[in-house]
Amino acid sequence: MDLSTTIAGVHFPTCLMNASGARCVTEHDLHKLGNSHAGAIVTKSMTPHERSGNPEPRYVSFDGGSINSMGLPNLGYQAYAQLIPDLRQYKKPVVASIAGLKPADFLEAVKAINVAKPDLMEINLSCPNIPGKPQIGYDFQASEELLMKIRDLAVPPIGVKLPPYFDPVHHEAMAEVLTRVGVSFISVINSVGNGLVLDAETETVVIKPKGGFGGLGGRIIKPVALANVRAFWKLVGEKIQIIGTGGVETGQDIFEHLLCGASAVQIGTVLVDEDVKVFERLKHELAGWLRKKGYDSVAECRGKLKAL
Ligand code: RRO
Repeated sequence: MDLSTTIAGVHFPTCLMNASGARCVTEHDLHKLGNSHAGAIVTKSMTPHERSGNPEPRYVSFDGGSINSMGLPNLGYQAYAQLIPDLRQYKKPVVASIAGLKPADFLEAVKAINVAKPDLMEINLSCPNIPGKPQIGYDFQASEELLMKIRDLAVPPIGVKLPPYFDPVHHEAMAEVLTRVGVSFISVINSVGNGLVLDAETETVVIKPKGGFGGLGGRIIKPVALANVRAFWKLVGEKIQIIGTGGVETGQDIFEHLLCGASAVQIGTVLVDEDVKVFERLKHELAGWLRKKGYDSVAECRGKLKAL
C-alpha cells in the first residue's frame, strides 16, 4: 500500500505528520518525531524570542477532545534555525511553523529560517490564545498583506495554517487571497478557538489562561475540520494542496480527510495522548481502510467524496 504523498513537490514517505504544537517544542521532541513513523517533522510555531507561554494548567484532554491555551511556548527562531539542519538526517521533510505577535515577527523568522533550509514553511495565521491578539486569519486584508511580504522573502514553498471558517463567504474570501498570493498548501484547521470546558463538580473552568477560554481539538472538531478541507478542495483543490488537521483519532478519520480532498493529515490531540507510537497504529489502520475500500494509494482516493 502506498501511503506516501507529495506536497509542493516535496515527497513525504507517509501522509501522516504531527500538527504543529503537539510534541514538537524541544530538541528532544523533534528528534523523537524523526525516529518515529511520522512522515514529516513539523516544528512548534516559532517567534523571535523564546517564550514560556501562558500560565498552567493550559492543556486538558477530556473525553472527545482537548482544550488548550498554551500561549506560543517555543524556543525562539534562532534555536530552531540551529536545530533544523540536524533534523534532515531522518530523510523526511522538515516543516518550519512560523508565527508572531506582529507582522514584522513573521518576516524576521522567515529570513532566519531560510538559512536552515526546511523543506516547507507553514505560516500560522490562526493562534487563538494570545490575549489581545486576534487571529490574523479572520482578517482577510491583513492576511493578504502579510502573506504577500512572506511570499517575496521565503525560499522554500509556503503554506498557511488557517482557523476554521463557518460560512462559505469566508471560505471564498480566503481562497481568493490564497490564490492571489500563490501559496503552495493550506493546513486546515487550527483548533476551534475560544471554546470553554467546565468541571461541573468543582464549578470551575479547566484551564487558567483567558478565564478558561481556549482552542478545542480532537474528535469533537472533526466535522468542522472535514467541512473546511472539503470547502477549500472545491474552491482551490486544483491549484493548492490541503493538509487536513482536526479530529484524527483512527485510520477511518484519515480516510475521511483524504476523501474530502486532503493530501496529508496532521495529528494533534491523540499524539499528545498516545505519544509518537500513535503514527504506527494510524499507518496500519489507514492501510486497512484503503485496502478494504479498494484503493492502492493516498493519491487515488483523494477528493473522492460522493454527493447525494
Ligand atoms: O500555542 C498555542 O497556544 C497554540 C497555537 Br500557537 C496554535 O496555533 N493553536 C493552538 O491551538 N494553540
